[in-house]
Amino acid sequence: MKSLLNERELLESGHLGCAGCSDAIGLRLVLKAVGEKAIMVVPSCCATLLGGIFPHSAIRIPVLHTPFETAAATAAGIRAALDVQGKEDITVLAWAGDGGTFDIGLQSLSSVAERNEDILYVCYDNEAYMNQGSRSPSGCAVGRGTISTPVDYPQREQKKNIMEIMAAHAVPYCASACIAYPEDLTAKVKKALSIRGFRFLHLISPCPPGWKIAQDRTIQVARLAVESCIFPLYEVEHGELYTISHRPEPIRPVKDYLSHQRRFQHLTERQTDQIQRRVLQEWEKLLKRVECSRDFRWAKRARFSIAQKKALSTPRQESVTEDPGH
Ligand SMILES: Cc1ncc(C[n+]2csc(CCOP(=O)(O)OP(=O)(O)O)c2C)c(N)n1
Ligand SMILES: [Mg+2]
Repeated sequence: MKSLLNERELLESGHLGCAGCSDAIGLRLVLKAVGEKAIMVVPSCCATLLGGIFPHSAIRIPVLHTPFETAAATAAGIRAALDVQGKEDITVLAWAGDGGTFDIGLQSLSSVAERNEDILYVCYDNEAYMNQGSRSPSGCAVGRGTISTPVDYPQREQKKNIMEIMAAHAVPYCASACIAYPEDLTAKVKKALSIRGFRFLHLISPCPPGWKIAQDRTIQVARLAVESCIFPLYEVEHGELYTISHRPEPIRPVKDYLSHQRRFQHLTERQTDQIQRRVLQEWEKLLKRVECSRDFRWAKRARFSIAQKKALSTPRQESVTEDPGH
């Protein structure tokens, strides 16, 4: 991993993240993979505070703070300005929370994705408006308690599937990643950097105060999210090609993941079972998508070889070849 990554720390010590903050760990890893030739855009979220108070900054690349709903649009604007100046080698990185992505920034994110703007957008997902004391957004995990969904009325709605929303825009690259798998995470950033167009990374980000976990359990809880399939690691290319990056063997029960977090402490056994069923259903759905995209790859190859054969064949042979359109 070392050779792939920038030696220099681009997120310095002394940042203002909480102890054990996975936003800081994730940003440190992503910046190591992105390197110094980058400009970062941050909407209102915990990452706004992470860098420190002006004129100090722990983030060693230029950072532009934008209103909550405009991270993607601002990043696309910076990209356009850089292109006009011929500075194509500078990466534009939008770094936004789940509230700024799933909810309030979704409109600008969708249009930027639809236009296939050449930016890397990372959503670090701590499943709440943490910067505002853990209010419940649409990225909130079902069953959890927040200050707006107290334990007597825990979150009822299923979490929005942001990966599917972004994949539906048929953008070149979408991937989910996790700080507990740093090689996978940085390889995905490198892969994203090798692609032009809109790239989206969804990063699961356990938050010690918000998830009510011990400060030294961030990585462990992040790993359990992946191992229980509550947060599967996968890639989607052009909205069609699905690849799973890590298949948990065996799949850990969601109970193992939930029981570490006091935000879920009120759940009954029945509710935990419901969550377990749902997680496995979603995992099955993802496996089906991978299967379908294998068929899709095969169909693409088959179409190509039929077209090749057609080009080489005599008119008589051509009349017996399969329909290349299907
Ligand atoms: C238009 C607007 N509405 C509300 C706010 C208040 N606000 C600031 S940060 C924040 C929460 C951000 O949540 P998220 O994007 O998940 O990032 P996190 O705080 O969890 O890091 C909110 C609601 C704001 N700054 N601007
Ligand atoms: Mg959040």
